Amino acid sequence: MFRNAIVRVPAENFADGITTGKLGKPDYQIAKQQHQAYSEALRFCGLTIWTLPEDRDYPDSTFVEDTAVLVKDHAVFSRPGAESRLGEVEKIKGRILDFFNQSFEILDPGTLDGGDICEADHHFFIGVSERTNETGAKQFQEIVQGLGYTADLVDIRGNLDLLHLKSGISYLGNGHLVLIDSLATQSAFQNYHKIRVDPEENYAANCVAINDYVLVAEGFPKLASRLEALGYRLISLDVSEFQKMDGGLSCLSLRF
Ligand code: CIR
Repeated sequence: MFRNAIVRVPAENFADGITTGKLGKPDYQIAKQQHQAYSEALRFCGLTIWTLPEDRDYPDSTFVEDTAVLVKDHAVFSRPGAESRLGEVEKIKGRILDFFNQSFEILDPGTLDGGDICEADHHFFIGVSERTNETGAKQFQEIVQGLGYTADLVDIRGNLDLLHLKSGISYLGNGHLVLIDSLATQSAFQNYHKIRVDPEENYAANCVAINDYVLVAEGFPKLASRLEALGYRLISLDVSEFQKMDGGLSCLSLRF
């Protein structure tokens, strides 16, 4: 059960963040509306929302998921792999420490983005990506193993179109894993019930299970009907402006 979420309002210079996308420049006013609708959806799922103000120093700071991973009553502060995002961690730390009094840190030369960490019950999949290096991934693995979890490293560096592991997989509970075709053969996922995503819907692989609902990106009907057929209750949200900046649904909040 999740009870809380931390979000950060997109900053006015949000469009100056990092992107590999070719979908054009995001519209700031629309991004703000979409962010508000996202917060309302989290509230509808039963969460209390803690909203941080916009931070112009960090155009990507609305993607709060990358700054920390929250595990039981511990916070693991990340060390973002993009230089321009490194300072985001200090800016959010105080708010997180209001809720978590025990914390760990990923240390130099390790790098790790929260978007590369996928929790599946008592197990963690840790993506090794362009942002999360092996040192950071192994540091995280040791931390969570020390807390009683198991953890596998999943190398996604060959999947050039994937920014983070969670751009390509989502765990919904009950052994159900949503995933894109190019990750389906990874041995780490062999014992899971796989819910496949058609290649033209790859963006939709980043969905978020929250309490009785699953948040999905709007406009991806095939995955939506597969999930509905399995009995999931969906809340579909338009996140087009965040997609333009390579972000998805999960990266817009820290849930705990
Ligand atoms: C970045 O490139 O870091 C941001 N523009 C997008 C981060 C998205 N985060 C995520 O998927 N966890």
